[in-house]
Amino acid sequence: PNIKRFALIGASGYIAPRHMQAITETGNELVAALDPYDGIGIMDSHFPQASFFTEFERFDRFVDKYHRENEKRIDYMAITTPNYLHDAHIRFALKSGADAICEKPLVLNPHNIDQLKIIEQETGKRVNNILQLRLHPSIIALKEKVQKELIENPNKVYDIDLTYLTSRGKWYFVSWKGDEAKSGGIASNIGVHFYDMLCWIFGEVEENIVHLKTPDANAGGFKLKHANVRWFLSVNYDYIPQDVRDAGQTTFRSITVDGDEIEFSGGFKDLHTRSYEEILAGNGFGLDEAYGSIRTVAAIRNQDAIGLKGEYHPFCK
Ligand code: NAD
Ligand code: HP7
Repeated sequence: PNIKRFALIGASGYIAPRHMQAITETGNELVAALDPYDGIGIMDSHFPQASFFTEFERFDRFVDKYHRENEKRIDYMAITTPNYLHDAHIRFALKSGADAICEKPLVLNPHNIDQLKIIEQETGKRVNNILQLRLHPSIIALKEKVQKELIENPNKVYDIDLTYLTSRGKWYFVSWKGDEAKSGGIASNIGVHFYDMLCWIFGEVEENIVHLKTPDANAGGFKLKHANVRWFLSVNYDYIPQDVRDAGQTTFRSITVDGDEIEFSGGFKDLHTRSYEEILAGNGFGLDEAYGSIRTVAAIRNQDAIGLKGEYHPFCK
């Protein structure tokens, strides 16, 4: 069988096991992993034989040697490092002769994508971005419904409220995720999923206004080609609706389209494996597909909130 060989950069973190699982479930092999933090015992559940490095230089040496000594090569490098390091790690993957599979947000600024494009061309290797909401069954069903309706009524503009609440403890703001220079802020680190999803379904962003911007809550309004959107995003548990709390949930993801609500808090467990299946079949989301949401999050980061004026999301206080 045509087993693909993987390396994983950022292997000791929260999301890395989902990548290990995806490599296992797609029948492939992890040959090497890198993380400066050596709390990596999880490897025994997946790939006890994989080489593990805490120093980049030794990892680099391994990758280079592997390539020269074996008939085989490392086909893919998966990247699950802090957001601001993605572009450097993607460059390393491509220059090492591997395709990259990188977590979201692919990079922090659109101009980083332009540079990666050049390296894709120079190396002939490809960048794949994990955008798993595009593989979520409820979101796919919504896209299909909207596509059908737009065929009948090509000028239709939907009214949308998007609420995205993922509660995080105090640790979040002590870690790199709370540092805007490293994560891009909560719109870049978490909001990126739904900005990508909204543009994918409802078209290009034509207007992008921010009503509220604090470290733990952001809200704004979009005019998309086919939708007027009021969005609200927070990592603060205080915003979780009472009925959701009563159900013991700490996350709440919901989109209301012309009054009809779709709740998509669940259904995320298998989406990394689904993402890998598509990437391995040559259907990954590349640099061009990342562009819209990266431009959007960079614009949100770089503008001031206007306050509670105009059409703002009802959760704004
Ligand atoms: P994390 O902090 O738990 O893990 C990051 C890991 O990278 C850590 O183990 C850290 O030691 C390691 N690291 C730091 N600098 C490194 C370097 N120079 N070289 C190699 N490793 C390095 O964070 P996380 O939650 O696992 O997030 C990792 C990435 O995955 C981020 O880009 C994040 O946005 C993304 N993510 C995506 C999803 C999703 O739903 N798709 C979920 C969580 C995280
Ligand atoms: N959790 C942790 O224990 N540690 C973490 O680092 C993260 C979560 P969900 P995911 O916070 O950086 C989302 O809210 O879907 C706990 C974003 N993805 O469902 O896994 C948490 O307390 C992702 O892009 O989190 O990740 C819950 O108990 C973003 O990088 C549980 O894990 C990430 O938050 C599940 O928590 C982040 C999506 O929204 C699809």
